[in-house]
Amino acid sequence: MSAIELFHEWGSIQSFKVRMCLAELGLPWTSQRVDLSRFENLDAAYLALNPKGLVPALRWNGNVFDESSDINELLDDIASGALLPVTLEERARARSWTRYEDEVVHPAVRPPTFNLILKARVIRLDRGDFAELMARHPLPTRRDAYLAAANAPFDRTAVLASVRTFRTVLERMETALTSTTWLASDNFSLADVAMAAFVDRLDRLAMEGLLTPFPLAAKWATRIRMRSAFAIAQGPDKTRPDPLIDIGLVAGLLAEVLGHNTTTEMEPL
Ligand SMILES: N[C@@H](CCC(=O)N[C@@H](CS)C(=O)NCC(=O)O)C(=O)O
Repeated sequence: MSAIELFHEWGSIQSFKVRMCLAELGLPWTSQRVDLSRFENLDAAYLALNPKGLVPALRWNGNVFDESSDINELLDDIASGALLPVTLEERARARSWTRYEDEVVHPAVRPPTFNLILKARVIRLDRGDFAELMARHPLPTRRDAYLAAANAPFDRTAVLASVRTFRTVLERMETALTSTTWLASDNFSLADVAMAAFVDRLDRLAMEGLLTPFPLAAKWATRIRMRSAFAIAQGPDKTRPDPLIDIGLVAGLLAEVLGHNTTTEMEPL
């Protein structure tokens, strides 16, 4: 089999999905780290490989693939289909979860990740240098969003909107888990791989307390965290939450969304 090369960043949620998939399938791969804190995704050499300037990207058999969910399906095909359910309905359900992660979860993850973790790094950079770097970003919407966010104060409204979306996501998971053991069927699938990355992000953001009102999703998350592939996907730094996170600030946000009045009630976080 041709070698699998993954261009990824350890702290990227979409890269996590692919690393977890590789680990679940037991496929050997070579790591090519793209250091997002140094904006290596905007280096000419990386843009030549992936013109979108995003991670992950996977090189296999001389081809480059640049969408995490497509990559995971390709990996599953390479490994002869261990992670997509057998029935057509369940396969469609698994794909609807991976699309949901791409279209709802991932966009919602960006404001809290930026405001609570990355902003602290970006404000240390010279404004001019940052603007120059962003001018190289091939995606105008991303470039404009980063520039606006970097120059703005902490965006509580955007972060709260994300936390509310996370709660909706967990409600959806809770409903699915009333009828099947795993998200798409009674077997672990690409749906669980995709949403495992969401669990890791909640842990990193000190938001795992959002799981408390959802007992089935909370048990599912515990099972997910116990899988060896989950630890492998986390990579070398397993510190959760991220050391840059302001735990008190996050507890206040969760209290607001969960309807608590004070942060003292958030002890189980
Ligand atoms: N739809 C793409 C999204 C990839 C993506 O947005 N990756 C983020 C990291 S999770 C990234 O490269 N961010 C760098 C940037 O926006 O400049 C996928 O799922 O592969």
